[in-house]
Amino acid sequence: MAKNEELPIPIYNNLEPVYGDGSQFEEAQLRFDNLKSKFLQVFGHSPQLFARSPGRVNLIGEHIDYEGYSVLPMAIRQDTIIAIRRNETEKVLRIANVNEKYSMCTYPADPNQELDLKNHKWGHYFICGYKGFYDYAKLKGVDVGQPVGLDIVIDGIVPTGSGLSSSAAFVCSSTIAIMAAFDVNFPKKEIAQVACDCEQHVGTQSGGMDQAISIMAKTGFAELIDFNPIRATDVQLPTGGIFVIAHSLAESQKAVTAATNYNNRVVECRLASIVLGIKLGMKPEEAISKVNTLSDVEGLCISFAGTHNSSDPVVAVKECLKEEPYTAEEIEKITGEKLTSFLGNNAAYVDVIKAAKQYKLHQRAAHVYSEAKRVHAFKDVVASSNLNDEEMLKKLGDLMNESHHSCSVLYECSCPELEELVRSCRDNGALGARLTGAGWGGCAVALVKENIVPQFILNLKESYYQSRIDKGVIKKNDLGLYVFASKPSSGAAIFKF
Ligand code: NG1
Ligand code: MG
Repeated sequence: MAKNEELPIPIYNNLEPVYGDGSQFEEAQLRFDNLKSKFLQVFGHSPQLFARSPGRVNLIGEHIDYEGYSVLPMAIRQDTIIAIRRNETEKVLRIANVNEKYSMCTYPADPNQELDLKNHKWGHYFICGYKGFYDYAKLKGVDVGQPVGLDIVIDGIVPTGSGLSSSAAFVCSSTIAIMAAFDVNFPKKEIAQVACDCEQHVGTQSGGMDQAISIMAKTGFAELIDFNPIRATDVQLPTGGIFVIAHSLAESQKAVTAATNYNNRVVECRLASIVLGIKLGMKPEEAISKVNTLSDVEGLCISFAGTHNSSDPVVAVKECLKEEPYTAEEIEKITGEKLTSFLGNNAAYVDVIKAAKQYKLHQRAAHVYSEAKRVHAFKDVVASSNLNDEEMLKKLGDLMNESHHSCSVLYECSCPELEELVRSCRDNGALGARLTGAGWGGCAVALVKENIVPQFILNLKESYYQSRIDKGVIKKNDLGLYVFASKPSSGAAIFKF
């Protein structure tokens, strides 16, 4: 049987394979009906087909995908669904939304258009998929003819700015809908790579975790995602534990804060890997031209650590990178080259350099190497034959707590609300809790024993949310949108009815 990642995106003629036949099915049916009537109302004709792709919660492995390290997310039930139709008469892309909050965006039907990043619009995410599709078709030598217009309506229920990858759900479903509208399909791992590369058009220099899990997820499994090349390995979670997702109610607008938050960390990791490479014996020119990620210099770190009787790259980090932050001048002295000269061809990096006063190379590298190890420890615990479920859950919880500590202290991607929420989860009996996704706001994920989940959620409402309801931050009736138990759901699909 072909491996999951080699298969094309499945095409269904009914909703059951994705949404089952219970309450989720009913909700989905309503949404698809609504999408269809909105489409008819806006464009005056029915959609050609539908595509969907889910959000995800990352269980462990934060801020390491862009450094080449494996991560362990699972897809959630919340997804983005898209209705699409080719429009041969008008050469425009008209992108509407079922949610009144998002007014219609129009763009020219031109795959080479540049996105205006200073003027961020929600429709930009669709254009990522649009550009990605044309680039990839060209690369594969697939003739898709002259660009035509597209009519689109979107319905996304992954909460935005929450670390649950509403962006990837949007970009993946867009990419797939466009492909399907042109009647082409590729192996999932290739589409995951396309979606990952093209999301960078909105300006975040992200890794490929979100798109990979959104495309390749399977019901009932978390996935260990490896990169270069993208691969997904099913991970069966122990019974008796449930992951509860809870929103801190602090929104993290990653596309807007990229220069000081997300992209800043990407640059710090890049600089840490180059400086480490040099300290461990590479020539500066060689390090600058060959080293892109911390995983590229892990081998050097391990042989160095080996001489210190350890195989842990964190040992090399301790010895080779000072704890005090580096200034740009200090780094330039080590590399013998200006930061702007070797990072300057990337506009996102230029923005980072402009905004940054110093670079915490030691802390960022220590986080990445230790977090990469925790992912493998997590997977090993789940696979271990001499632990019972209870022991496994306890160990997984510990690893999640350690991950959070590292994100918070070394990577500094937490925020006061997330700190309070994670503490509150633990106080209410979670085996482990951590921020999930990029951080700086958004959600936490907690591992909770199944038999206490309802009580846990009630307690959390009391301890974390009640004061925020009182202050009017959220409405009491909306609580279910902000705190919920989640089971591993299925990945992207195309529907033709
Ligand atoms: P979120 O913020 O959850 O979408 C982002 C990145 C991931 C990964 C995580 C941190 C995008 C599209 N995704 O996820 O690739 O780096 O942060 O682990 O930017
Ligand atoms: Mg995102």
